[in-house]
Amino acid sequence: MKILLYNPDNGVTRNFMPHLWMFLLQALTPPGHEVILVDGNAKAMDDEEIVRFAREQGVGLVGIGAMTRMVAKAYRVADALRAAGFKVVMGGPHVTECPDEALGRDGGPRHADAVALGEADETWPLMVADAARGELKEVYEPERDAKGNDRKPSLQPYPTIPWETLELDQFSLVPSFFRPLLSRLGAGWGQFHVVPMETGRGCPYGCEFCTVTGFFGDSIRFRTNESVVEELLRLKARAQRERGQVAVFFIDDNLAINMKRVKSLLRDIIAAGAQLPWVAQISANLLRDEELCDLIAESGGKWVFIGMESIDPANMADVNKNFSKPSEYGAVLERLARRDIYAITSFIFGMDNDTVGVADRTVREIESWPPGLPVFGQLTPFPATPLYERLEKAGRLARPKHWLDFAPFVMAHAPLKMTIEEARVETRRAWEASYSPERNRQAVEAIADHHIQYRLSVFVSRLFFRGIYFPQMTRRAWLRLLYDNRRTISSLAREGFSKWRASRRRSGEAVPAAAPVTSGD
Ligand code: B12
Ligand code: SF4
Repeated sequence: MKILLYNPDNGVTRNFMPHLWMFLLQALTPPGHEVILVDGNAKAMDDEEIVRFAREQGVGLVGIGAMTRMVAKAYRVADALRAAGFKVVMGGPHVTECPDEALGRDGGPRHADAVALGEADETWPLMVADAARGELKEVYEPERDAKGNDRKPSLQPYPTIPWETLELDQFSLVPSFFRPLLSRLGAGWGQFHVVPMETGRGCPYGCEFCTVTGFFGDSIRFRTNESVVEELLRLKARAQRERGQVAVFFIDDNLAINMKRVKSLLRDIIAAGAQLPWVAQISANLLRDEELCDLIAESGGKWVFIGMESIDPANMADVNKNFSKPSEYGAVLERLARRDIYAITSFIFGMDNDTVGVADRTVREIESWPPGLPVFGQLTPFPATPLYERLEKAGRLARPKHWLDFAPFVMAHAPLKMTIEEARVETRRAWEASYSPERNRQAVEAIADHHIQYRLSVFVSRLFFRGIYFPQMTRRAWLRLLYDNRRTISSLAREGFSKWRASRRRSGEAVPAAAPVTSGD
């Protein structure tokens, strides 16, 4: 049987890291079936095109996975495929939290023939076998232990994802019209891939807005160090063979949740020479540890994603995230910056103690820290979270099923001290202030003592991160962005060219007489 796994896009960004679940389920598919992966973020198709594609390929089963944010799109695609006669199964966080919605048992339309609840590592092979026999059940859930809890996959052993042979071209971070230009920068720059990899699952912290503790459980499971190192080595070999740029995103919710384990993993990565540039999520409280920061740097860690959420301790207490102390954020970033580790700092607006002006206050604070890549979202009540329950009980949900009429950056409830519209304006303001051409220039100048390549990578990252909020999928949008940032581009280009000329002189090669760059403004 041919199986199509489909991940819907979010309508803003197209080229990004592939989703791990697709590769994992592909690796867990019993032999005798062929799996085709389509990620809407990389290969945009409208509903008709997907149906046509499934027909041409002779697909026997479609699997769709989605976060809450993308579920309306996922349902629409599922509806189109089911109307054309395909069997559709769905899985992932949203349908786990709202299975009745997907199955049409809540009075709404039915979107899926079957759903997989929770982690599907063990149920997926059963679904495939049942579908192949034409005996799909409606609900697949993990077995229960003696206490009635889901039996979670141990991750030992962990399936082999054949990254060394998988087709990754569609997941290049570099927009296609930039590839020829960037290829000239050096080997591999025309193709830059970020590959997702997990080393463990679960998080015990139980922040009020988060689905992770409920979904993956509060007991943490880890792969063996050997299995992670082996996967890294295979990826590294591919990157070397193809002279490509590959970075790894360790998607664990908190890579350092077990300090002893993470240090032993990072030491094993170093000992095996398995370093690739990597990014991971680590909470600020765990980054107090100097030895951990040393090991992050030595093992290839380049960016750390920190869920800072708010600079207001009252907000942190409200969402049960008191363990993360805003007063420490500056010191944490200094500690990382000393090792050239760049921080992606994530903030949430619309918390109950936020008032108008929160964007300016937050941006001012951020600007007093070493430069990083801030991202701003809004407090969103995802189904089955303690936050959702609290707001529902208090009758505060303005749009209880906000995911069915998804509106970017429009909150589903009013915070206590701001309106929904004010929260939207604050969020926009923070993005505008943080990624203005002026701010980009200051961020690059703040690291003037660093190597040009490092500064270039910081600048390019800032251009991409801006795209999380401001749609920049077209060539026109990119050209506009480059024009707006022409001062920084021209100064980096001038410096890069003179460094290149100096190095050619040192090696005795002929160099052009004048720099082929003009001042940008
Ligand atoms: C990596 C990641 C991202 C990446 C992007 C995703 C990617 N390309 O991998 C980035 C950093 C960009 C990101 C962004 C966001 N993310 Co995110 N992200 C994650 C993270 C940390 C890991 C995802 C992962 O790969 N997990 C490991 C795999 C194995 O688990 P899984 O995906 O759940 O898949 C398993 C099962 O669900 C099931 N399954 C999944 N799909 C399917 C499909 C079928 C057919 C079947 C049978 C089974 C099945 O089988 C898998 C194996 O067991 C999760 C948290 C987490 N630990 O999962 C949050 C998470 C998915 N993100 C979340 C959120 C909210 C967001 C944002 C909206 C945050 C924001 N405020 O902006 C954005 C939106 C992004 C967008 N595209 O618009 C929430 C989603 C909650 C929800 N109910 O939707 C999560 C759960 C974290 C949380 N705090 O609650 N994210
Ligand atoms: S620390 Fe992160 S993953 Fe863990 S519960 Fe809090 S937000 Fe979720």
